[in-house]
Amino acid sequence: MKIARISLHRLAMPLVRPFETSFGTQTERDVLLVHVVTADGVEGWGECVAGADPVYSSEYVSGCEHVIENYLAPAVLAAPDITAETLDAHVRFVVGHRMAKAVVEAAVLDAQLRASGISFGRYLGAVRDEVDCGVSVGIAPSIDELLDEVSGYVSEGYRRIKLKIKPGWDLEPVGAVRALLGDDALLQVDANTAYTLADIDHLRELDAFGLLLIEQPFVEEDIAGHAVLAAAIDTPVCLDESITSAAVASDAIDRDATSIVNVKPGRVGGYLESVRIHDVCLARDVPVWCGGMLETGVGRAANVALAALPGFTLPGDTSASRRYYAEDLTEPFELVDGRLRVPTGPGTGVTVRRELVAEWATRPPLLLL
Ligand code: OSB
Ligand code: MG
Repeated sequence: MKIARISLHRLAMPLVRPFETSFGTQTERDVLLVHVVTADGVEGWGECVAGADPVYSSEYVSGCEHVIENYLAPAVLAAPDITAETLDAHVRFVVGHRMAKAVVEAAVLDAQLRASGISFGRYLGAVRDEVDCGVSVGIAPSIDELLDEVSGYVSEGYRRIKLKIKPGWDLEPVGAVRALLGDDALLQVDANTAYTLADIDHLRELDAFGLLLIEQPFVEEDIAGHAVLAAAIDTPVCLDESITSAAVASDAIDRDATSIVNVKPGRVGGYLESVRIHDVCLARDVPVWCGGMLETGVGRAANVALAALPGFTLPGDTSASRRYYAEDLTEPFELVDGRLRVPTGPGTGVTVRRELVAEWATRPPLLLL
């Protein structure tokens, strides 16, 4: 397959409510879409997961755009023949920048699969036609508002609740939500690196709430610290930010730093590496689940397909479109009985609404030839 042109689209989408985490508050999403067109005229789309600012990871959306424009897109356009499987050989001269590489891979893969009439789910190895969904709940202004928000998600049918926590917003909100949900409900927390080893005794108090897991309590580089924590508390430790590849996942598992893994395709450089992480974890009986980065329908469609692989045994942050957006860039993903259907059409199986891409654009598309 020859990629004839690539265009970069940048748009702003308001969130239905502010999303607060230990690293900041977001009220809109700064979306970067990569659109590829093959020499045969087949189109593919990918969505970059990077945030507007480098506060979740070192990558951020303008940085990704710069790397794609100046390094990745020229390498892809220069290749006489390229597929998602051979892409890495063309872009591995760029160190890191996994979120930038992941969106290019997603667009190339989408075009490749559309050209051959294969869905993401079939290509990646999906074994289910629908996936159990959870929802990530931000830090709220008060416990009452948190309980209102959680109650709303429960009535929508979500099968698992994840609460964002930070020092000063942990035991009390988690206890209140556990009391609201009852003992059997799946409840987990995500600290986004807000704690240190000095907090171990405090984090042990979370054991009282029967949590499914605690996600990324310490900084991403601190695999050893997570191993110390995992040995000191009953709540299973799950790494997110730390897991940048299958090799890192394998190492973190070997060192008992993580017993569950959050897989985010953008963070690890793409869907192919995500499948390798899934395979490494499945071989060791480590459950995985699909994380999210407030994706529009473009990224969500591919994530839902990934979440249908056999090792994805826990509900992911694969929420419905309306969790974040009043109107989505594609046909909306809607929860039915706490699940989303895996798209079955070629590629991601969703159609990008070009009129909305144009309407919400924050600058004209950048065309690369
Ligand atoms: O840590 O999982 C995270 C959103 C942005 C950045 C990091 C994270 C998140 C979420 C929301 O928790 C996941 C989602 O619903 O898409
Ligand atoms: Mg997380």
